[in-house]
Amino acid sequence: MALEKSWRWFGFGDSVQLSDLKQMGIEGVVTALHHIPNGEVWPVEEIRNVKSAIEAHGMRWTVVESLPVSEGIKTRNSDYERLINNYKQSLRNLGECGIYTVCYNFMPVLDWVRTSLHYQLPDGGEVMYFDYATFVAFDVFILKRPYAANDYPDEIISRAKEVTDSMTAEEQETLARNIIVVSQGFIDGVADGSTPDYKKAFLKFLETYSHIDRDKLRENLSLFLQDVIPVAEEVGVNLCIHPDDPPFPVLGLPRIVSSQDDLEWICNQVDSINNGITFCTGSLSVNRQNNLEQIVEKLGPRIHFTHLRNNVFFENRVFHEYGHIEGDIDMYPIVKALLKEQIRRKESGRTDFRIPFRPDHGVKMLDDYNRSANPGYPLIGRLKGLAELSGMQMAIERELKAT
Ligand code: DNO
Repeated sequence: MALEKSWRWFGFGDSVQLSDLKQMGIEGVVTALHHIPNGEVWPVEEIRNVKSAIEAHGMRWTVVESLPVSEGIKTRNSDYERLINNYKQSLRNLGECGIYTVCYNFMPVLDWVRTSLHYQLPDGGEVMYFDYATFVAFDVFILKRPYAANDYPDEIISRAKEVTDSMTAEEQETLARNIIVVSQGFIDGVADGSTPDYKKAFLKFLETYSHIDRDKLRENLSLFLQDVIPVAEEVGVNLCIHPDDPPFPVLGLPRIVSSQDDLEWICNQVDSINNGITFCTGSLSVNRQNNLEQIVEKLGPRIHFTHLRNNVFFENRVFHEYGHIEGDIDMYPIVKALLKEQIRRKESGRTDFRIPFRPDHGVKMLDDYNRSANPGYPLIGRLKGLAELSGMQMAIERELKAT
């Protein structure tokens, strides 16, 4: 059986309707209660409301992406008790409503980072780009994070200086806004972009991590898991952590979900099937040491959700996104490994053997230019990816049956 065809839907305000998704062959909807402020409990009523709208269209709410982990949980500040109790209550409420897969991440301050949200491909399509020197330009010369220059080799700093000098003041502002506000806004970003001094406020926020290094953040993640996994077990919810995107430290902040070792370490903190991972090819592949097929083989039973997306890689830490089965990641062995994992699960008697996948991000193309969408989430580009990945699965399944 193919992976469960899923789609990220941003709720009732999304320009793609639930009826459209049904027509596209979607089985599982991936969504969140985006209107509930970070750190508050997700009420049963509100969950039911979204769930029944999805079910009325003949689909199911298959994954919550994401139940955000508040910064106060990541830093274990004085509000920890309240925040963790709210998190647990949300998990209980989701379990009570029959929603059993919950994605989250543990990236400090910023979720994903790109330096261009509108990179033009030669054929007129548009994708998102990450250029390391441009990111360093933002960090050192535009944001002016204190002592940021100490974090980078001289060679990168001088390239970053050239990048900064080549930009107009307006371009610098757009870069800062994209990183701090635009790409975070639809997923509970910490910065309020409406104030002119949002960069200053952001810098202040970074300071809340001044005493938190890699070991400390790991400890905090471990404690978080020890707190929430027993509740997840009790209510039958599978939690699945999303990897860092991109998978290396940014802005002097530690990132601890970047490699196979990190994922194994996380799975070992609480040895429970409910303590799982979101397997995101786009994020993990940027760490060129990661062997994605091997990750599926090693951690398969803990993969509760998968994001399939491709990249084109240039020199170290420079990449752009691309069509789902094109690009530098060979999707065939990865998809095959996921399908084999499903077979293994089924044979071992697991009822949740189907892994939901969604075509993650996509090339903006054709009618996408006339439709509003969150950065990275064009309809047509993702639909193309869904179709390609579905065809690939059909062929692999035939192949697996024949052997
Ligand atoms: C961006 C997404 C991330 C992801 C979260 C999961 O497009 O991949 O925002 O949803 O990191 O918690």
